Amino acid sequence: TPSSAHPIALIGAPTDVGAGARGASMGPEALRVAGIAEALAALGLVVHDIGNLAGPPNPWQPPVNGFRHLGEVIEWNRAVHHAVLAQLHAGCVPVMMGGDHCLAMGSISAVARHCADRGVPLRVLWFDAHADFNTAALTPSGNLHGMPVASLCGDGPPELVGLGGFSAAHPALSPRDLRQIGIRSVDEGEKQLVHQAGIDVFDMRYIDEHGMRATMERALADMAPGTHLHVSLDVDFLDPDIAPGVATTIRGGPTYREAQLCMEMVADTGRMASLDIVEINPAYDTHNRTAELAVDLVESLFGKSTLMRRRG
Ligand code: HAR
Ligand code: MN
Ligand code: MN
Ligand code: MN
Repeated sequence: TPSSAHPIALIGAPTDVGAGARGASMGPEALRVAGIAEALAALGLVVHDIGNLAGPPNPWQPPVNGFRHLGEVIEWNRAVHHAVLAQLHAGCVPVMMGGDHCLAMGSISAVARHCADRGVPLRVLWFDAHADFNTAALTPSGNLHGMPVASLCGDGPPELVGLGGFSAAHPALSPRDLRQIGIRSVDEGEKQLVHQAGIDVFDMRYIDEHGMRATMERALADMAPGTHLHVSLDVDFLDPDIAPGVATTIRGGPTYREAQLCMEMVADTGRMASLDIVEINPAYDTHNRTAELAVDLVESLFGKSTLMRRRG
């Protein structure tokens, strides 16, 4: 399903219940102020902004049994799951505007449900500085935005692993269908788990040694015909020099052009059918720069290019 043929549904998920700092809840509005809908419409795409989902406020409590705000995270992810699934059923390309990255449990479980019910192969590209593969036992913070990949792969609280009717035995996501790009901050215990799970991680060292083009060629290689490509874009993937509006900046990330090349190569596949844009935190930003950068990248993801290009 090439994305250009389908309407785009913008879904706001204004919460920071999974994060260790307040402010990512302002992400959806920052993206709207940066003109996300108008930019996509200018590419000739049909855009429906369905508005913001509702959920519980951030109670700002310490972790309990290794999880911070677990009840609130479950509620928000149920709302995201249902909204994303409804848009997929309607034939739209859901763009989930977070919000912190815990919300990927709701969106990707919905995409996985949609694909599993139709026998459609799935590939998830996880652009992030972090592996987000922590568990209650390993997490240094209790923040659930550090755990969505583990939970989607079946290691997490049953209410989150079970979104969309999945389970630890039959999880939403297989590590085989996942590629992580830009990783440069992984906790000690987490390293072991990422390794055990056998996730294909293109960390910053890989990108330094091979270049972004070869990295993306590998991350996009061997997609079965008809694959649904989901992109989960944590803006802390980007170098903090260009994307300061994030609570968990890690230096040494991709430059503006490296990031644009990633997005352009995703667009060239014609297969992106759903997207998360998460972790924009306007409280850390200046002049909405980071949301504006994210809109530039989203334009490229949906096919904006400098010139008419020949394929191949
Ligand atoms: N690894 C750390 C933790 O689990 C920090 C995780 C930060 N995650 C995000 N999303 N910002 O990638 O607490
Ligand atoms: Mn518009
Ligand atoms: Mn993340
Ligand atoms: Mn991150």
